Amino acid sequence: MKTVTSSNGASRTAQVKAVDSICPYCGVGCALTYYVDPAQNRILYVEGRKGAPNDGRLCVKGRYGFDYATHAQRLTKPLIRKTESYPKGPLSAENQEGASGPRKPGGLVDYGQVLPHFREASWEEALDLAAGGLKEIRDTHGSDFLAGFGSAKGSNEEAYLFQKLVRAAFGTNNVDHCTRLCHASSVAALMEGIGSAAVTNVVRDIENSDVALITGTNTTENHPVAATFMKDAARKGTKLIVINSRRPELADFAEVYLQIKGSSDVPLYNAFMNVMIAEGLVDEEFIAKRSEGYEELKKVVAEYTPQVAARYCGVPAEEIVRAARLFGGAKAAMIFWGMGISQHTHGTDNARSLISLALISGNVGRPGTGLHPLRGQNNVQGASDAGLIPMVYPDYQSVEDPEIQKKFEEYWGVKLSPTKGLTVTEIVHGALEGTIKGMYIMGENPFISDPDTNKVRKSLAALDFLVVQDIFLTETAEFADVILPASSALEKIGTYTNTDRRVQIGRPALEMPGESRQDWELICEISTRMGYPMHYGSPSEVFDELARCAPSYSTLNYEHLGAFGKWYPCPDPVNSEGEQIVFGDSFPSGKGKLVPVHVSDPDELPNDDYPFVLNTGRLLEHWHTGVMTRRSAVLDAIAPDAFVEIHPQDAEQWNVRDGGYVRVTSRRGEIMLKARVGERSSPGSVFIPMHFREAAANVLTNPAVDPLGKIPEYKYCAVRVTPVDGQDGATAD
Ligand SMILES: Nc1nc2c(c(=O)[nH]1)N[C@H]1C(S)=C(S)[C@@H](COP(=O)(O)OP(=O)(O)OC[C@H]3O[C@@H](n4cnc5c(=O)[nH]c(N)nc54)[C@H](O)[C@@H]3O)O[C@H]1N2
Ligand SMILES: Nc1nc2c(c(=O)[nH]1)N[C@H]1C(S)=C(S)[C@@H](COP(=O)(O)OP(=O)(O)OC[C@H]3O[C@@H](n4cnc5c(=O)[nH]c(N)nc54)[C@H](O)[C@@H]3O)O[C@H]1N2
Ligand code: SF4
Ligand SMILES: [Mo]
Repeated sequence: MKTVTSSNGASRTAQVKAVDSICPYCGVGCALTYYVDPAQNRILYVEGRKGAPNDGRLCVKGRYGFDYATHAQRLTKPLIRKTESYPKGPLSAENQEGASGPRKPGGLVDYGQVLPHFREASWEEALDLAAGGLKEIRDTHGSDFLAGFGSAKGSNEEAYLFQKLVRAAFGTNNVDHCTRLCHASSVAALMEGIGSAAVTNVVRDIENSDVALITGTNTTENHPVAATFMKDAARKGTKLIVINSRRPELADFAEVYLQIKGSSDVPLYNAFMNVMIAEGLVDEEFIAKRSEGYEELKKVVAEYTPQVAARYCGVPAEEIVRAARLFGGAKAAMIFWGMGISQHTHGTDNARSLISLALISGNVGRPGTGLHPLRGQNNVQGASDAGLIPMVYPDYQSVEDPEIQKKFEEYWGVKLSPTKGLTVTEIVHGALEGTIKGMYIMGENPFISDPDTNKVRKSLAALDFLVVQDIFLTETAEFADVILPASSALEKIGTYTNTDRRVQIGRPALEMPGESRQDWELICEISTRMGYPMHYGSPSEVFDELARCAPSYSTLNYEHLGAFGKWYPCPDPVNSEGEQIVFGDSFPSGKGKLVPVHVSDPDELPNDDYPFVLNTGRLLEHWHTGVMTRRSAVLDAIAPDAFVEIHPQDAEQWNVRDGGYVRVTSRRGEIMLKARVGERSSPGSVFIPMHFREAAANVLTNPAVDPLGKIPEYKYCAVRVTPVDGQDGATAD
């Protein structure tokens, strides 16, 4: 028993239960302890766990972002669309204050009242309808008319079951998830380059680096605890080369900070290699033994002198030379990257040049070296490992390899499709074209997170049948025929694999609200009702099945994972923590492939009508489409509003006032929001966070994709910024 004080100041004596779990937000995967009042079914406070890789550290989301789980708007009963005639999806900007209520989630009072076109249903009715609707499309049109989006917020077990459902019960490989919008291009380049897409070295290995190149990542806001280890390393002597088009906080800790123009990474790293080759700062032995394609690479990078790159990047040639010498001169150098690299129509080329940089300098396979594409969602590494990808079964085994297909057919006892499936972006397009007619979306909110919202609206509305399984009535759920209320991370047991390849167990701290049910059980219900029975006793049983078909996980089980988890590969889970550094002797693909790349333009360039480059991304306090963090009292209070950040020079030129309202317009749509005048972005470039549905950045973004990764160009499109009359918001609300 313990005395606790509530937020309104009242104190009372309560039984406090401690539950060891994992933060549900980002890929750092911090281990934490929830202190729970079971009588009230509430979290009282949270502490980071010492002894885990995060060493007890947490960011504001881990520490205060838990109360979304007990928010009054949690879905508690299955819902069914009442009438076909009601327009699908949230109402558009023109009639925002209509039946859907105010646009801010906190303002939605009671979905039962504000969404009159849904009605509550029993589980039997909802599950029969959900499975029946999907089955009918499969049986009348064919398996490939169905598709599923799984979730990187869910556990490995849920991801495994979801892809199995799509492959075995739907009969198609049309299964994907937000990795497509995230590191798909990095994965394409890494698979081609070294035959594996997971990180080669863990974040904390930076303490062994002389130099770390940190590019296209806003680490302090998006991987905050990882950033604290980077700063610790910098304080102890690791020299940071920070590269970005919008100043990140880590620039304050950098030996060299290059604020490049958006989309100019390829010429920059080519120039790094140009200098390193010219000055003998390459590892000839490593190149000869462990790579191929060096001669061709040399020819291409010869064209990219620091002077040439300086013109593309908008930074002085001398600074490029200084950074290249620093990187090339390091005994051990590590490379971290994020969405500034991957979310471009040439994202794969960006990642290819970083891989070449690491390979020609021999910076893989040793302490303090390596390639670390910082993984975003708490379980995007695990969801990908578990097979939520249209081209591969669990553990990246190709669906188009007949031998592998046969193995999985025997394993799952069903005939499987021999053709790779469609990606997120292709599925959304397919819905518009009528080649996708039915979907099951679990734990994603594509209406707000996919590019070009007006297009996504048409796509989702065009579906014949949509099932959404979520914990809230999201904007995407407003298009659904059936909505299934599911479990939050705080209510379930399951494993999550973080950016470091560490597999950790998350444990239930709270009771489920109302009649909501566990995600994994719902997947089994749908599958069974579609004629492919799935029965498991527990998530740990599902994990064992995943481990049997995913070699990287083969040695692991719940017992070994214990309190703190393990890194995979983990040949000896009884006596070791697993491997922090991989590929010491060779790569899964044998030799590393050096793929030379030339500079290419983004898909859409600014012009007189649309003079600004729009960069979109994240804020520390909010998560993607805001569904969770805008329902967290502390986080919402710190960052309540959407804004567009604009440089003072531009603000003056375009008559924009700090705090005043502006319209931001692209070729695809327009939003209205407050201006924030600041110097983090360069003149000519503006930044909008993606979290605010009332001013959704993706109304503006360009859906053009990278040809290999199929990832959209979220980091670059052309927009116009115009002040709204009076700028006080009077005409804005
Ligand atoms: N608070 C918070 N944390 C998160 C998330 C969240 O929603 N909120 N989401 C998680 C997820 S899923 C992900 S994928 C990660 C993403 O984490 P980040 O990769 O840090 O994501 P972004 O905020 O998109 O930031 C991308 C960075 O790239 C820069 N950039 C833009 N264009 C270019 C360019 O052309 N070249 C270079 N070199 N840089 C450029 C941007 O200015 C920005 O600093 O964050 C994870 N963590
Ligand atoms: N403009 C722009 N757009 C972007 C990006 C960008 O940088 N700029 N980044 C892209 C990237 S990297 C990503 S990863 C995507 C993310 O895009 P999404 O994955 O669509 O975004 P989230 O808001 O994280 O959606 C997660 C959903 O899962 C639900 N959920 C949470 N936990 C659970 C659970 O345990 N079970 C179930 N069933 N549901 C759950 C939440 O309520 C929420 O609706 O956005 C992409 N979109
Ligand atoms: S750094 Fe990431 S995992 Fe750690 S507490 Fe913050 S959001 Fe959670
Ligand atoms: Mo992501």
